[in-house]
Amino acid sequence: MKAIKLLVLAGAMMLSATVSAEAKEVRAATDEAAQEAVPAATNEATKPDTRWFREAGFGMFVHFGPYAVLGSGEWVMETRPIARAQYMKLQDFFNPQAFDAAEWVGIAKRAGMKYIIITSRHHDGFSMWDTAQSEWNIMNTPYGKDILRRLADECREQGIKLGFYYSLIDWTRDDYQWRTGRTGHRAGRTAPNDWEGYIGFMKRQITELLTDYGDVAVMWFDGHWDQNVSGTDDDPTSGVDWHYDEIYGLVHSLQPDCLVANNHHTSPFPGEDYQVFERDLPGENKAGYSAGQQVSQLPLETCETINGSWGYHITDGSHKSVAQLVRRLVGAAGMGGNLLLNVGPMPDGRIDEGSAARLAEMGEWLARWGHTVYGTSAGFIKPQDWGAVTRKGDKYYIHIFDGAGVANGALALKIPGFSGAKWLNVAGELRYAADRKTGYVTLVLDGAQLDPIDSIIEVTVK
Ligand code: FHN
Repeated sequence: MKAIKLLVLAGAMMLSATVSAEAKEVRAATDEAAQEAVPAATNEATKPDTRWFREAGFGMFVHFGPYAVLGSGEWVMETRPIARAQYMKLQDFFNPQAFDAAEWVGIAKRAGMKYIIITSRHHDGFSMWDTAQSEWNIMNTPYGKDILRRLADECREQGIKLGFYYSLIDWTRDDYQWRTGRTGHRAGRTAPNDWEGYIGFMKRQITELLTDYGDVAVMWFDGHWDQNVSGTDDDPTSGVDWHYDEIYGLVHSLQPDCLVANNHHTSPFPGEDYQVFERDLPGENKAGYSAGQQVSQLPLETCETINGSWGYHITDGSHKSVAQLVRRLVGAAGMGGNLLLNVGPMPDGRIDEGSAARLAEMGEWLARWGHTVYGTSAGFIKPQDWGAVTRKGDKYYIHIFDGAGVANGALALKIPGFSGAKWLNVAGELRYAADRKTGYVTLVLDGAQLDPIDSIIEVTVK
């Protein structure tokens, strides 16, 4: 069939929000400042520069800590369960001698990732840096070196941004209010809690992270849901005062361009700079963590595991295929968001071959088709079972993941401003018909040799 090329009326387009370039206030950073209440922070007041994040598209999440030694994921202390006194013996065994910051950063860069977020401290409370606030830290392991410092230096060297995951929960400290928490009851703790003391401890640690490691692109908090009053994940009300105004204010005062994210599984709180979705695309609720989330105007990020685990799991070989991973990335971009894809390094500090190989293939795909993902915004339709749509300038990119799922091999879409379309990575001419009256364009997939990962149609709009 010969292509029929017709003009349809241009529709109104939603433009992505422009980023404010307002000046930011910089305050002195000291441990003392961390102790005091800092002015309440809202993203309105601080307006960190989110342009890099909106353009990044793809980042590496790293869950690494002493739990890797046990090879059962980062929740092993809670799920097995292992009492604190026994679990903390891991400090004598954790020795990731094969950790090579250049290798990790190289894997991320070759994958096309633009930032890395690593667990500085997960729920077991172990600090992966040379902190003065706790003896339960990497310097007291046989390894005895500051992994965050090595990673920060290497990220600077190779020109990739670095952020820190920071757990709000602590399964090993007495001062954390575990009695009202949903987790951490089997750690063997009996001493009284000291909530204000715990908040002070967190502020001092956050101050270290934001003063000693150069530019920190993101502080990524997690664990709010441990204190939800209703005992469900999607409850924004907390039984404790997390002092977020002070904590977020502290972050923004120490590093005004550091983005604050909090994986609390509900809609954003004031002071947060982007919105996180766990294992769901923005707007989805398949994984069970997003029921309480409205998609906000903030930049968006979906975090996802490469297999089924965050921390290293020795029997988890359920790595997603490259096609699934690329589609997850494109699906996130189709909602205007980034994909933060996790790796859980092995106890010796290396990233497993299964993950590294998939990331390398993603990088090869992105080297060819990355312009349809990086720096794009959401398309004219949300991700569908058949694929997703991204937009950049006067182009829409229609990504067809599953041509077989399209009824009768023809996809009818209302495309605002349509003026022409072509295949990017499928041989032959794209057949389509545009209906001027209805604004629908029918794209004919039947008969095309579709790409096994993602068949991309480039649409030009007026
Ligand atoms: O409990 C954590 C989990 O271990 C992991 O860090 C994920 C990553 O998003 N967040 C929490 C679960 O919501």
